[in-house]
Amino acid sequence: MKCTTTLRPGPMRRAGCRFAIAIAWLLLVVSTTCASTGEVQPIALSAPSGLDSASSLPASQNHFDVGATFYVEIWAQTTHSNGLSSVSLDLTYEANLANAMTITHSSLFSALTNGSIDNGAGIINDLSGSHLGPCTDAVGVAPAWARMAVIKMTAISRGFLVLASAPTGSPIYGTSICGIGDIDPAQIAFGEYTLALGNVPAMSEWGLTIFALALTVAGSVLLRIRCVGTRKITLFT
Ligand SMILES: [Ca+2]
Repeated sequence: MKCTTTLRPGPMRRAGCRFAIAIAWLLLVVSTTCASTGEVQPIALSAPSGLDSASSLPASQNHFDVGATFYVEIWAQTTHSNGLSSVSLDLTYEANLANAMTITHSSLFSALTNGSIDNGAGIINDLSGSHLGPCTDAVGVAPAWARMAVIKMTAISRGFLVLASAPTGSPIYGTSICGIGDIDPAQIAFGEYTLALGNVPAMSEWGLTIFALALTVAGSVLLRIRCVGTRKITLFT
């Protein structure tokens, strides 16, 4: 009998789909809620900041003279209330514009330190430092920031220097939440900062320079016309 085989597959299938959607939604909410996010940001200063922690990111300077020494500071934060236990990154820069001299790790991230300067390739590779706890220290919990290291650099040529942070690509050196573990690098915002070395006009200054040149040329032409006109007037009087 055909009617005995009808176990209402339509409603059952719909109920199954609803259940699957509910589970997927729940997993999405849980994974979103549990995901830890972090941020790493280099800044540049003529002298190192006085403290290893700050309620907001210190303002960076945007210009240094050629030959000047400046300090690149690596700051980090996380949205997790446990705070950071490790911060790791690669920092790249244009090797023809600046050289890195030394790395000094902060007192907050003074354990398991690492980092190698390669001025030929323009990279500080696997720069890393750890804070071994306790987690109640809550190091670098947003909106606060924590300084991981200070890199002393020298400007060697004029131009725009891009200081770019990136994941280390190393299975050893990661960025971690205290008591939790490594953060997926995809969940970390790796920042960069561009500064001018030497007498390099900012983009807006280029416009002013061109405008000033145009005024000079126009003024010369007007002056020449006036002089010629004056000479003609003199001849006819
Ligand atoms: Ca690396």
